[in-house]
This record gives sequence, C-alpha cells and structure tokens, in this order.
Amino acid sequence: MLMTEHSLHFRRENLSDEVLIDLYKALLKPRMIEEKMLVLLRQGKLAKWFSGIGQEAISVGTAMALHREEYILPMHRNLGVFTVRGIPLNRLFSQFTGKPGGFTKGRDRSFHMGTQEFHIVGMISHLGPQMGVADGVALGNLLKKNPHVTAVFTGDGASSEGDFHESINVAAVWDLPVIFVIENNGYGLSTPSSEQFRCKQFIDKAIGYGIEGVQVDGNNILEVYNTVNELAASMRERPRPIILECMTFRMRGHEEASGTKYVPQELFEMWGKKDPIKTYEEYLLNEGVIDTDFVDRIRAGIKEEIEKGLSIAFAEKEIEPDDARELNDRFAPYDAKPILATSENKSEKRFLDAISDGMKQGMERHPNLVIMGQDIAEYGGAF
Ligand SMILES: Cc1ncc(C[n+]2csc(CCOP(=O)(O)OP(=O)(O)O)c2C)c(N)n1
Repeated sequence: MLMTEHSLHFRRENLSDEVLIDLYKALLKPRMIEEKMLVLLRQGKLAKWFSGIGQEAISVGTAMALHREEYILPMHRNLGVFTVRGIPLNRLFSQFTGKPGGFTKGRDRSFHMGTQEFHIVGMISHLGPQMGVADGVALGNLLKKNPHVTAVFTGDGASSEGDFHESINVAAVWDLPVIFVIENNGYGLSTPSSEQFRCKQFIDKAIGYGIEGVQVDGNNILEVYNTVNELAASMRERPRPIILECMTFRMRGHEEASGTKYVPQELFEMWGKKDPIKTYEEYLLNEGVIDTDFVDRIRAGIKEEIEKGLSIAFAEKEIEPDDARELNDRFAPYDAKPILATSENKSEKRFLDAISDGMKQGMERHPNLVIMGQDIAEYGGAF
C-alpha cells in the first residue's frame, strides 16, 4: 500500500468521487504543462519560465471553488488558475512563446496577461498594486449587488509593499468581498521571510486589520478547495474580506535562470515529500477512487492536449508590429466631444469650485463613477 505521512491529512468531507477526480485532473494539468515548458526552455523554444511546481494546489483549489464569473487576479506562479478557467492551451502557449494569438499579442511572454472572457485580471508586475485592483472589482460587485467574491493572489515577499496594507485596510473598512490569497512559500526571490516581516504568520496580520484570517496547508488540494468553498459561500451572503494564508514551498528557482543556491537542501527534501500531486494521487489510489490504469489514461489525455496546443502555437506566424493595433489595444475607443465655452455655459468661478463642479457633473453623467478618499461623502469634500 502506498502511504506517505502526509497522505493521512487528506479529508474528503462530503465530496463525491466525481469532484475528487475533477480536482485530480485539474491539479495534474498545470504540472504536466510545466514539465513540458521546462523541456522547451532547455531547447531554446521558450525564453522564460516562472515555476509554480509545488504550489499548484493553491491555484487549482481556489479556482475550482469559485464561480466562473468571479474574478481572479493571479500572479506569476498561478498557471492552474488559467487552466482551471478552461483557456484553450494553444492560446496559453501562444502567450508563452510571444505569438500573435497570445493574450498580449507578443508584448509579454509570460503571466502578465488577463482575459475578460475568462474573468482573469492580468498580474501587475509591481506585485502589490493588483491587490488594490481586486478591491475595485469587489467594490463594483458590491455596488451592483452581485453576490460575487474576488480572489487576489500575492506572495509573502510582495506583502512588504505598501499596497498590501492599503488594499487590505480599505477592504476591511468597506467590507469588500475579497479573498486575499497569500502564498507563503518562505522566500521573495532570495529574501527569506525573516527579512520581510517580524510576525510569525500572516493570519496574525488579519487581527491587526480587524478581519478574519485562515491558514491552510497550501499543498493539500482538499484543504484549499474545501476552505475556499466555505469562505466564498459565506462571503457571498455576508460580504467581507478574508486573508487566506496558504503554507507552501517553491520547488524551483524564482524563474528558471535565477537558480536555488540560497535555499537549504533540507527544505527541498522536506517539501518534496509533501508534493501536492504525488500525495493526492497516492491518497486517491489508496481510497480506491482511481487506479493506475486511470492515472495512465488521464496523463495520456493531457499529454495529447498539450502536444496539440503546442503544434497550433508553433505553427502561428511571428508578430508583425503595427502601431494602430498597439494603440487600439491600449485605449478604449472614445469619441471626445469638446464643449466650447459660450455666453450661456460660461461663468466666473474659483479654480477650486470648477474642479468640484466638474466632479459633480462627472457623477451625474456616469452613475457608476466612484470618487474615493477622505472627507468625501457626508463632509462634502474638504475643498
Ligand atoms: C516592485 C518589484 N520589485 C521586484 C520585482 C521582481 N520580482 C518579481 S516576483 C518577485 C518575488 C516576489 O516574492 P513573493 O511575493 O514572495 O512571491 P513568490 O515569487 O515567492 O511567489 C520579485 C522580487 C517586481 N516585479 N516588482
């Protein structure tokens, strides 16, 4: 009988075999894609790769638990979010290889991409700022009375940025339904947690913000999935932010070129035993939910899907730069209609009042416009 110490901790709660199997397939896919990408990198067919090997259960468990129309804001290690949302692999591979069929049409060749179609907001390279964007998405949902939660991913390193504090603080004060998923893998590139923060864990920070904090074993797919399921259901009923701290470990370099020399070998050995896919597979085999034939079949199916996606992406032509297309991609179409000053609409006023009036008019014209800041609303604005 296959048994690791870790496999004892899987608890299926009331999940059906079907859900257990769906989670297995969803977990395996990003791992197999990554393994292929690492080969392509060595062959010079791919320029760069950020690995999420060892952390897949967090992306997959979270994305599987949320509804499709709920926005997710992933980071550079969350391939599983993209695969769970069902993005065709050829489009992902076009993205990674900088082809026109990718989401950024060759402007980027990794994870700095989003897609409205799949309700994913692309990561902001500066890391922290996307947490504020998650607040905005959640505020929009709250104002429109959509019972949706938003999930935003961040690393322990990025938590040292000011945006981390600002966005959690606002979410707390405004009861914004955001799950702040913190992937605590102990390092921000080479900087260990001991040089990032003094507190023991991130759920302790939740206390300071006056919100709930929940810590899970980020390598345990069932724990992540069940927890996000429960939290999201409760937040849809009673909107509020929650910090979800996922304990995990990055099994490869920050990106493939930067290596792992700064990480003690014992950590790889310890976390290697907690591999999210191997342990879950063992658990399912032991429980008799799947057998080895099934594993082989699923692997073969995913392999075929990967090869098909790659052949489409590789067959695509190279990028041809085009200024008009670049501009159209950046700016929403807008037909500006200048309002000329006439004797009827013109009046003398202080600059300050003109700005104030402009904001008022803006709010009349755009019912979904939000002006945010201190001394707004009841006080009427300090100026
Ligand atoms: C402001 C800023 N500084 C540095 C970087 C380069 N960088 C990208 S990801 C990263 C590590 C972030 O660590 P963490 O938030 O813990 O996430 P992890 O990579 O461990 O998943 C760094 C240093 C960046 N993108 N932006």
